[in-house]
Amino acid sequence: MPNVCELLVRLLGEIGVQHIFGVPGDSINALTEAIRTQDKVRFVHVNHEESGAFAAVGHAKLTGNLGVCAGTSGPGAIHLLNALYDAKCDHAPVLAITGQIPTTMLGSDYQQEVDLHALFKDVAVYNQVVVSPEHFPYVAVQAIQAAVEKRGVAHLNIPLDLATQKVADADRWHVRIPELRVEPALGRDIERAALLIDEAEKPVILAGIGCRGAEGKVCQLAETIGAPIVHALRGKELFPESHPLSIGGIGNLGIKPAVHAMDRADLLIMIGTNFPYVEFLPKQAKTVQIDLDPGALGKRVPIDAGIVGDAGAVIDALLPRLARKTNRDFLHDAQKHMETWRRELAKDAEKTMSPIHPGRLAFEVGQAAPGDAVFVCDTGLVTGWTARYLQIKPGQRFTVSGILATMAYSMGAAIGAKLAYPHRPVVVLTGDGGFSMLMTDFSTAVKYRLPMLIVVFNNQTLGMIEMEQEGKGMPAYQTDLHNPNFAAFAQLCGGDGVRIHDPADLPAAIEQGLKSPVPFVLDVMIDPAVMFIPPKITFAQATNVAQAKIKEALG
Ligand SMILES: Cc1ncc(C[n+]2csc(CCOP(=O)(O)OP(=O)(O)O)c2C)c(N)n1
Repeated sequence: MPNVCELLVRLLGEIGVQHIFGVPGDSINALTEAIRTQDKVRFVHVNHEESGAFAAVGHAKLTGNLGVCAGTSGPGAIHLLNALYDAKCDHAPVLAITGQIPTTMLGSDYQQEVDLHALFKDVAVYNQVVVSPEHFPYVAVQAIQAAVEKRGVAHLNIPLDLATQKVADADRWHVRIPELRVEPALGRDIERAALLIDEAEKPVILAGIGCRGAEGKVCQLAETIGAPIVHALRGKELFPESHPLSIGGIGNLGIKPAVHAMDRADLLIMIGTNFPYVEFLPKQAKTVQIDLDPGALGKRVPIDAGIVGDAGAVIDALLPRLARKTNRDFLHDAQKHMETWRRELAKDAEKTMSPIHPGRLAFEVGQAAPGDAVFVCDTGLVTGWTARYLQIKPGQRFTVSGILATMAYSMGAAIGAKLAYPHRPVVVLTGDGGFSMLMTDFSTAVKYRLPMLIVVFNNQTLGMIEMEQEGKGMPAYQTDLHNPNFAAFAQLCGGDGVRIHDPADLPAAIEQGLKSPVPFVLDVMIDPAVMFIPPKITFAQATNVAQAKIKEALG
């Protein structure tokens, strides 16, 4: 008869979970023991629980399958939280297993006693303390199913004394993950959407990660109605800038062709996106929105037609109702702007300054990466350089902390990515600040023999914060970073690395990193003076920056 933790591990193994990420000890010893004594699921011991949770989240975002992490009662569980919020915000299915002090001691200010049920309440779609071995199978099955079906965080809190208790009739219990495809409700709004599209002269599609699996259909829709495709950041992997209908990303990290089209559109078609920066969405346009989540409809802008359903299924229903538009002027104009942008980008990618132009770095990493590369991006100006200059090739993958925009995502997520796709090259693009936060888990990648290339955009500052402060007229304050040599650090950990300043060294260094049999840090000194100019900038912002620079110069 299995105990609580043994049953949990069996249920997870049966649905294909291969890794549980965390730090062993204290109240989760029974869990690691249950993992040790079977061979389907493996415990991946990270140095910091937050990295472990990011590994689970990265795995979940990339594969769509359940990611699992664990932390002990009190501090270990608390460390999981930031990454779990990333899962919540980006709708990634993750199970967090936490330990708890013995039930006999609850409420006595016992060591490591934290009310984890209260703490995880906001982050979790399912949140349960196990109260008996009889109770356990019911909540375990529900937790796993809730995480997958509701695409969020489920939390199971298992008190120490219950973790090893035997579960009667355990063989009865299995998890069944239903296939998720929400058929669209073909009511009034589909006809209304078709009418609005038919009437529009300047339609633009804003596509997000919710279009995964329906990329071809979105392109078919765009082609039929002569609409350029703008992507939200996480949609970059689905609609790479190289695609003839793609006109790039939107928002502060976006590019001018996308903003130009948005500003002139008379119809916005939002598909599978939770893009938050409403100031970039057109006020003058009517809006059609398609989303799996009914709660997403009208969340960002007032909508004129809203359809709940799987993006591909909705487009299937829409296409027969639409005629091919003969007037393609709006699309051609957008494509012309995109061509100009591509030429500007190519010029930046040839800049020979040393330290290196950050755009050139992102561009060259993209050029050199093999067709099956998985890119993992951190948060900061580095996200902007990557969003603009990394030219994703069809088939490559891209993951980032989207809505939460948390720093330190990349190290853990890269571990999750490499374990999910052992035969694909994993390439991290991170700032020096973001890498510093959880670089301790570089040694985890070394320990588990997970070769990956980590490109550190080293400007020795929190670049994005400098930009924010200066944009408000404030001189940069407390943004500088006192960095070690990250390449030397990588070598000390048993990995490898090089530091470079000269763009001429880039191709050989990237190649060395991609071929390295051990995790590799490419520590690239980039020019901190290269400004990241958002695609929409006001005169006031520009003069604020000038004032801040003068204040900085005058000390
Ligand atoms: C965990 C966390 N703390 C703080 C922030 C606020 N923040 C956003 S970007 C940034 C600076 C990032 O610096 P770095 O990693 O060096 O990248 P750069 O901007 O220089 O490219 C900070 C502090 C955040 N997003 N996440």
